[in-house]
Amino acid sequence: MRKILVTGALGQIGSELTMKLRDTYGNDNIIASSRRIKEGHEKLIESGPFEVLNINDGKEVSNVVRKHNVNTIINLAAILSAVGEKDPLACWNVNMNGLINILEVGKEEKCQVFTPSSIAAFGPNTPPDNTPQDTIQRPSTIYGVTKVAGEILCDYYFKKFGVDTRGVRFPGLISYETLPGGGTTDYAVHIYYDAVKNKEYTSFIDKGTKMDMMYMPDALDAIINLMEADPSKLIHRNAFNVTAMSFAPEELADSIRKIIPEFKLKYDVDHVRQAIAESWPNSLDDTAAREEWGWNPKYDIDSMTKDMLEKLSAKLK
Ligand code: NAD
Ligand code: AKB
Repeated sequence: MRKILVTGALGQIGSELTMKLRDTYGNDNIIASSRRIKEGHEKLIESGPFEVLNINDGKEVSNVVRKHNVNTIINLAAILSAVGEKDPLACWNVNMNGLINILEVGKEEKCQVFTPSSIAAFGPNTPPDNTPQDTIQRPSTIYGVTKVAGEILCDYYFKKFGVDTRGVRFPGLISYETLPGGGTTDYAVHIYYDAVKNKEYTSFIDKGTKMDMMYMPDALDAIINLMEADPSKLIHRNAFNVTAMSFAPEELADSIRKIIPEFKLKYDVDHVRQAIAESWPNSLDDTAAREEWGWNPKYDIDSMTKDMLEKLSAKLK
């Protein structure tokens, strides 16, 4: 029986993953944790075990894992790309020193450890189209630096200590439950909120800038399916390219206009986030994930748009 600790459980991914894991494995088997309690997450906090946990406190991570007999850690605590550029040391501290605490506890307590990487692990001299699984990784953001180093660190803990580490390189994730935590792909979430509220959106990412994206239900399936995958089939265990779609802001606006014809898209480009977006791939090759553990996303841009607009219209009523 799995006993799963989720760190960063009140974030964009964790807030939905925790509830899905509780449905799948039973409420008492999923220990949600967060550095601090945040308003609006009462249902999650009350539906199963919850711990206030800072992953930079290795002793506390160990105490929580022992207290609940945890055998799987899903480490979602992190600082994302745009916030990371404002405070690079904090980004390094959480994404690297926090991660090594998790891996050390994983080693001592024999836990499986899942840690997401990102398209941010690529950089300006990575081949941008159909970006291969194994290729040049020289990112230009501190977040990207921590993601490449994290992939390699997880490989090291697997090879050196036999920790069952696994991970994917997520693209921008789109969801309606919890707002994103300060990344470059966040425009692709904000656009839906503004489409429902105002029928127009001003994008901080410029026309023509393509990035990989994925709808949250597919991202949750990716985590669970990779966690459950037969380890003997995993060649790229910590850094699988996964994607569901690739688009630029105007293509997302076209998809929204199929449902809200009067929707208008304007631009007010933020040069920091634009430079980050331009350093990331246009589209990933996710063949390795498809071949090694059956990755197969269900949502494309139009089916995602339909669901996002339906769910947000109900939520923002
Ligand atoms: P998020 O910012 O929404 O949530 C992260 C959570 O971690 C926040 O609630 C934050 O309070 C918490 N946190 C920060 N420092 C902490 C610490 N020291 N101890 C405990 N908690 C701490 O992020 P997310 O979008 O849910 O991302 C989760 C993981 O997925 C991250 O590793 C991120 O890099 C990766 N990822 C996310 C996306 C995306 O589009 N959301 C894309 C690629 C990769
Ligand atoms: C970000 O934009 O920082 C994240 C990511 C792609 O890692 N959404």
